[in-house]
Amino acid sequence: ETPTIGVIGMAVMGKNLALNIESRGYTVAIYNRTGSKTEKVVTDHPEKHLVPSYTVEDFVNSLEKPRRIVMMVKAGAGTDAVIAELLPLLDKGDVLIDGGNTFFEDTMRRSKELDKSGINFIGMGVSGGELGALQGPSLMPGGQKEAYDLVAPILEQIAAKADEDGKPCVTYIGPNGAGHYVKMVHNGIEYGDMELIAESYNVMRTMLGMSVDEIAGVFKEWSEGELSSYLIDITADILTRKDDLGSGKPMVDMILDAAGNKGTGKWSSQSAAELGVPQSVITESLYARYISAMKDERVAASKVLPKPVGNVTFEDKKATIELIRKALYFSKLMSYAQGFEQMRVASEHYDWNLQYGELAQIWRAGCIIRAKFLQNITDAYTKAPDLKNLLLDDYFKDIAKNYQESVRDLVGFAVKAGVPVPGFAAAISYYDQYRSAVLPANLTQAQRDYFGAHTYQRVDRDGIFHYSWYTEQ
Ligand code: NBP
Repeated sequence: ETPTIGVIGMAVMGKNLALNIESRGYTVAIYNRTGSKTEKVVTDHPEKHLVPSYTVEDFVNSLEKPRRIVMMVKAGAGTDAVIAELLPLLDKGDVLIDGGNTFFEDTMRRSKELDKSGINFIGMGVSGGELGALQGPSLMPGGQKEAYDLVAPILEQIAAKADEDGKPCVTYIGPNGAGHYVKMVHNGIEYGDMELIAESYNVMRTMLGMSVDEIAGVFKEWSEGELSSYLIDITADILTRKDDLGSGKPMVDMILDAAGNKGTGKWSSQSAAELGVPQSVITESLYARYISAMKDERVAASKVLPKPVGNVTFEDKKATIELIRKALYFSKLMSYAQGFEQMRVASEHYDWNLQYGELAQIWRAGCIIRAKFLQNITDAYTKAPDLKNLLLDDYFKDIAKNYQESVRDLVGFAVKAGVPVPGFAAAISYYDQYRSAVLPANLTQAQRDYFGAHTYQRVDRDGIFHYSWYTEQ
């Protein structure tokens, strides 16, 4: 049979995506730069409808036209190399999909270049890790709408389906880099969620003196309520695991406290900074990873820098756990409000016409940040598609009203006890800044005008002013 679609890149993601597509009844062409990997996929899965090729030419020629090709190769130079090889072999109207974790500006550049040859290009964010790729990821494709329509039936079949209504976790995101941008913000939000969970764990551990087992129980309980999400689930699971090398200790205690990152969270913060959007919860989460990685420096500093003198004790453990739960939910909400604000500004800046409610909808299953809470975001944008900030929706306003005191208390206690809570602190600071009609930026403006003649506006009349700071009065 002639393959309907082809996948390039037979590392874990490409292989699993090819198997996922095949499982929906398609014949899939496969190719990898190193041929032995392609061969291994075929020998490991002899019963599958996979058509291997060992040259790019054979691969391209094996495909049904217009060709549909998914690239799952290492982002960056790898993607450029594959495109350069493919380009002379493709025809006008073919659809090339980049499913890698590509920086959105690269996708915009490639989209423009390929457009000159009439090749349709889709930059597609894929979330869910290797298991997601195999069983159903959340997909964020951006590119020409006509090109999306040519692959939509396949993408809808391979995507995860939401529990709530069975809808596939894929939708047309927007032109050129929109899909990869949304995936980038998804990853930033993922950083925020993870940091807030880690801080909650740390407060229970260090301030409440709870055991890892006990904390596992708390996360298990939380996973059944409004915090219900994949990341809370896996946290509960992680905390029940014991050392695989036999010490008998909790596994989490055997893992070095130095977090890595692959750059997508950083891109998210960089883009927010460039667009002038506050994205403090995600950015603090990124910094928390950086500071964690300075392990040797921290160990040295811990020996010389004084601890706080104060002491914080809690009488009611149960009430404090509930305080943490509320603080976590409130702070998560701030992080999403910032992430969606960033996407709104990006959408206007790059002219993408993002549909925010649909974005939350396709994150309900398959992806790492999947959560019950996302339905509330979809509902908010369904009610008000032009909503400026999620905080202004009634549901979120109510959460803010009922939970803000918890996060204030928690941050206060933690700061007093010297337990770092950068995510929680960023969340409540953002809330207080956003709801402030007046901020001290008047003084900032005066300073800028003082030393750099940067001018200012006045509160009582229109125009641009400069004060004679160097003239005695
Ligand atoms: P890797 O990111 O490890 O990339 C390995 C693949 O890229 C191999 O097939 C390799 O071919 C190919 N490749 C490289 Br490297 N340079 C190439 C070149 N110059 N020309 C042709 N092929 C080249 O694989 P992965 O972990 O499966 O991820 C694939 C993509 O999916 C990445 O962009 C990744 O960021 C993204 N992603 C990964 C996850 C995840 O959970 N791992 C989740 C979501 C998205 P070779 O075999 O010949 O070396």
